[in-house]
Amino acid sequence: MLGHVGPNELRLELVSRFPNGPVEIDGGLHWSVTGLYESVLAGLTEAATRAPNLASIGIDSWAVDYGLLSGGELLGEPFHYRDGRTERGVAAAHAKVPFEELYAQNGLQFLAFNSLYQFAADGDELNRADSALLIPDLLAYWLTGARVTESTNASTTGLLTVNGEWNDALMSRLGLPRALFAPLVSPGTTIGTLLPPLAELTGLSSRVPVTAVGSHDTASAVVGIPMTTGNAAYISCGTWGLVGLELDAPVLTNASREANFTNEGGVDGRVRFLHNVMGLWLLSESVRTWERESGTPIDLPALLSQAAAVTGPVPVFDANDARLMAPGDMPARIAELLRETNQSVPLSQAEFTRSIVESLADAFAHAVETASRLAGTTVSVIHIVGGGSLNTLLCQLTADRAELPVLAGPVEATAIGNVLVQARAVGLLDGDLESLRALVAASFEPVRFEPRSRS
Ligand code: LRH
Repeated sequence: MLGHVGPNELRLELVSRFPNGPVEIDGGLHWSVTGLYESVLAGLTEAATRAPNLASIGIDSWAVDYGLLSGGELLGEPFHYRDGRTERGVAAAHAKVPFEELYAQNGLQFLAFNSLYQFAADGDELNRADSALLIPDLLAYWLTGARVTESTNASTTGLLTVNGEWNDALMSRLGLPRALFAPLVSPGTTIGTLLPPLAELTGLSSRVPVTAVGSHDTASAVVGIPMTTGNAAYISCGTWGLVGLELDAPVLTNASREANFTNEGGVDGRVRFLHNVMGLWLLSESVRTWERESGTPIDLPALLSQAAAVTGPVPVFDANDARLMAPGDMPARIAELLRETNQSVPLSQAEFTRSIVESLADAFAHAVETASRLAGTTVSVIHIVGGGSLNTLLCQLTADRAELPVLAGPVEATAIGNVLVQARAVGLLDGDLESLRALVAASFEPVRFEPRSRS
């Protein structure tokens, strides 16, 4: 994405889009980060032709996953967080440090894929490595030669203290070598400049800085939400639905731990107090299964409008159930959850889709309510950003179930948050997150969904 940014301008231009998904290597689920890097270089090459005076480059991606390196060489394609190996990592880590204590130290919701559990599952592979870099940091390293760890994404490793420092004592109790981890940098820091051979390859200047942004995609998305009140909740909805509040300080109470709420690091030292809900993954994985079974592609917008036309009650399942995490036959797993709760399994794809969207909306509304209770705040509006903001059925059902207005958009909040932090770092903008968000609100008008009364 190219961002065109100034005090009165905020515009995105799509330069190149490439697919990304799990690849199976030796029976494990991985990412082809080397393939992603090739695509990044191709995208930068195209960007150079469209914006010869590019001011900065910023990288964000999904959280928690990392590449292991030795002597600067990648030891293998990074594991995908949905790989089943994390189970043994959880057992190994909790044997050393119980979850209650981990929560007090890092404030993170239990998710079996948090990086610390992945490190615990790496075993011997970790002994061969001298460096571990999260995905955006790995790409930044390849572009600049500089090894850093951006702080918002580092917060998802579980290895930071709630004050945002590397937790040396915790690493030592978990048996993780401290030397694996590169120095922390905050969003807005210059990581380095493009290596000369890459400048030549892409046609960009070797003076272009690579600037740290909220390199955790959700951290960038939260920057890009046009929140204009302190009483707003947000849902960053793509593969995942990240549902919560922006706070100034973490909530580390027993109630918060029991509700499995996370305190992730945000840009400008803010706290992202949120819960991971399974998100559109449930729908995309169901569609993939139906397409595989029938051999014909599914028209998703048509399916969603059929789902919107379904009348009468549809069954609702727990969208947070951990059995829905791994790739596979999602409709069969959902059917199992419905049978377990003595509900009938929908017969048509339209009804099934409606059941998925209702269940997501139910989980979203519940998470908003829980977040506000745990943080002791009142919520008067919910923002939905990301791909889910285009799903009008999901937005309306969330408004209905939460009994609150929903403001939908922008769809590209993550890219917007990314470029805003860069623009501020290189002096094209100034101000706090509120003033950056005012620019978002002025540039991308959200679509409003009023709650419908349930009679
Ligand atoms: C969303 C996301 C989310 C993480 C998950 C691994 O893309 O970064 O915030 O929990 O992926």
